[in-house]
Amino acid sequence: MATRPTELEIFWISGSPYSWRVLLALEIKQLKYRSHLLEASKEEHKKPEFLALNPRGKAPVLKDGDTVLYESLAIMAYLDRQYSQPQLFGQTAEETGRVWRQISEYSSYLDGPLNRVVLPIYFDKVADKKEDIRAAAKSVHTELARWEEGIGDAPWLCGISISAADVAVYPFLKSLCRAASKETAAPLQLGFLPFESRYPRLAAWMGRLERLPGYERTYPPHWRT
Ligand SMILES: N[C@@H](CCC(=O)N[C@@H](CS)C(=O)NCC(=O)O)C(=O)O
Repeated sequence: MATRPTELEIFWISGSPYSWRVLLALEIKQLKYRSHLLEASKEEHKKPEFLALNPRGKAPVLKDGDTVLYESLAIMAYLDRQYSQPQLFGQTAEETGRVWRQISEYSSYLDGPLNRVVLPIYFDKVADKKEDIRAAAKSVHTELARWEEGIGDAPWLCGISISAADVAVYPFLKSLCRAASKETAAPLQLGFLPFESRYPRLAAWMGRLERLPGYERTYPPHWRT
């Protein structure tokens, strides 16, 4: 574990893919941190003491001494600059460009349709949103096919080293798999599962990330119950 003058603190919500990004980054960098798991059902993220850290009332938030940051990508960038090993945003200009391109492609083309599939399944809105979920699932498949081809035989999304792109995208694909496995999603026949048959390279990539030391500490606790 890297030694540091102050204690890192992370405020997070179980199952939040944005929170998961930061937990993964902390574990991959082997940083010691104090974990504050917020209970969303008790609206702990809307209490004054949390709003003082993030006026938007959203997790994750990182505290590092006097530095307080919210927004998952900003936190990851901060951690990378402050605690550089392993470097998650690339070592060369070209690598940095590739990592950001991949993150940007996720945000621009995959995040929207993926959330249109995942959120109504999680929030029991399948009956109301059936048609939109099906339409969005089609867009997700088109995009995932591109990602499946894009990763090729590389172990990680941007090549031979793990990067911020892996960390930023993984939690969302894991959420998609979990949503697709819900009983309420079955009648929709979305075609995501078994994920390893439809997207074997992406499934292998996810497995690789799940075997990293520290991964288990990042796994959403309420998903185990
Ligand atoms: N863009 C933000 C998104 C954070 C976010 O939306 N967090 C959700 C959990 S997934 C949250 O705290 N939601 C509670 C709410 O909005 O009330 C980031 O990247 O950190």
